[in-house]
Amino acid sequence: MADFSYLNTHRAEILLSAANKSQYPQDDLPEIALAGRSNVGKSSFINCLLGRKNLARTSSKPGKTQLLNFYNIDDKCRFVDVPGYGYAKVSKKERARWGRMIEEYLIERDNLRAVVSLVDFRHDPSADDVQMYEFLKYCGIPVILVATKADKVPQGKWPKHETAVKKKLDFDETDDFIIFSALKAKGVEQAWDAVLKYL
Ligand SMILES: Nc1nc2c(ncn2[C@@H]2O[C@H](COP(=O)(O)OP(=O)(O)OP(=O)(O)O)[C@@H](O)[C@H]2O)c(=O)[nH]1
Ligand SMILES: [Mg+2]
Repeated sequence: MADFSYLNTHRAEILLSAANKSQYPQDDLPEIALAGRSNVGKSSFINCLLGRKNLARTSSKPGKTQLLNFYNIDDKCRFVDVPGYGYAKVSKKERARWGRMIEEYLIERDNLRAVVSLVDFRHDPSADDVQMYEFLKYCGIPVILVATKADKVPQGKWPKHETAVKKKLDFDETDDFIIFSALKAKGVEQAWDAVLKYL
């Protein structure tokens, strides 16, 4: 069992990109996956937690990440950046491929410890967000809900937005709820606390 009190988060690198399980890393290191709509800030979340500018590729163009990207952290655990959903300009066929790829990972991956589910704090969660959260709950996968882009919501409105997000998701209060901003590096400590709990 690795000692996570000495996790060197600066020792991080992209390990590999995978389209299916035959390409996943073959060991038993614990993994935390990132899920959320295209452009919600998954890659930015990874960069922010690892204190890196552009380790995980970010883009203002949605739908950039098409494969499961595995990031090695200090040879002790991994972040898995999952391609975003809800991007309109994707063919039916692509969408189906995406669905199979995600389900294969979420359902069959023994290494998976928890999913960081990202939603945009500015808006009510979309139907896709609700479906993803329900799917994770159905699978019994622990969820760390991260409400991102909080820098774009005035702080006085945070309680109102938090209530709206939780209501729409039928949020399970035993899951973590973290108000986050990659831009302001806000919520980083809480996010790490939540992640480490599952490693
Ligand atoms: N203001 C603000 N912008 C953010 C934040 N997080 C991400 N962004 C911006 O949102 C855009 C998308 O961020 P990404 O991290 O690439 O989003 P993603 O979820 O990885 O997107 P895909 O890989 O396409 O699924 C970029 O322009 C980021 O700079 C945040 O906390 N605040
Ligand atoms: Mg991305």
